[in-house]
Amino acid sequence: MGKAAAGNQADMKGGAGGGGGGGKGRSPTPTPNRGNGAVGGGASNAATATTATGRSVRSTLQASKTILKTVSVFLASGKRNSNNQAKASAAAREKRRQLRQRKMDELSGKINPKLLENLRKKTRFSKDELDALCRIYRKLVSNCQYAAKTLSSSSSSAAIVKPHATVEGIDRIVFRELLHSTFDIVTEEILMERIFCSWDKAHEGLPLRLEGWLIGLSTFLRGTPAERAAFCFRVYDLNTDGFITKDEMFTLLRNCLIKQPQDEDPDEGVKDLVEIVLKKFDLDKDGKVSLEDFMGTVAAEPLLIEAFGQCLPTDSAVVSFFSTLQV
Ligand SMILES: [Ca+2]
Ligand SMILES: [Ca+2]
Repeated sequence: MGKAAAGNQADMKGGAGGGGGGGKGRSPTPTPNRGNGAVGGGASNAATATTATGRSVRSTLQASKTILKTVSVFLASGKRNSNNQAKASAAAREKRRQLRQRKMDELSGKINPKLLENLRKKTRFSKDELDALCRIYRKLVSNCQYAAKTLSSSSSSAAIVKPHATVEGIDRIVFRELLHSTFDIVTEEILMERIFCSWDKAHEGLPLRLEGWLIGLSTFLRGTPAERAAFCFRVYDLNTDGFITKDEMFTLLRNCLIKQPQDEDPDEGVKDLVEIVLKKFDLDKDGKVSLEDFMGTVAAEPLLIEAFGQCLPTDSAVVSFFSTLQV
């Protein structure tokens, strides 16, 4: 019975397998299977998706927690930073206030007693002389302001002109005018520029501020021979590299000689002059003039101090300048 049943089943299987409807029989089978598979797959995918969603929700929560943590850490550090910033900005405000005060004092020509004492030590002027020189500074600065205003109202490029760039001190134009008219210095543009730049030994910056103006004037009018020589050296060292080279000498001496139209090489004479002057100044024979060379030479022969062009006031100009101070 069992066998027969088995046989029948086998027959039926065989029949089903061998029958023409085999294709039919097989065909519907895989389809639902595929369907099932698909559904099953879908379900499992869905399950995976759900799990993934759960995970992603969890991870999102995690991430938000982390973000919150980060934010609170950030806020805490921000608070610390803002405390620091508050301190820093208070210091900056105080510094700005001091600068403003200093600027106002400068512009009004007023010197506070501490600065006056400081300047008296740094310069060779008396208190009264310093007062008088501050008054001149104030006048020159107001000239600069006036010039700046005139320039900005008459010039079409007014927007480019920064008025405050010219009002904070003595600018080139006023300085040049002063050297010409007050100190009898008639010199080339290149030297004038170098005198302006070398004036302020402390390098406070340009335009010239009150302190730079006074210290520069002190060297200019009352400087020791060594101070004056060092000033001239700074002027002649055109590129401020610490040496006066042959090229710089050539530039400085170029216009000393009157050129003869019949000269084949008009620079020949200047080159010869450069060689002669170099021989005189170059004490250590390295082909250029250092500060030591210059100071040594000028100490031995004081008249050579302005060998490369006039950059100091004449004695009579100094005398008449002090007489106009009326102190
Ligand atoms: Ca140089
Ligand atoms: Ca040398």
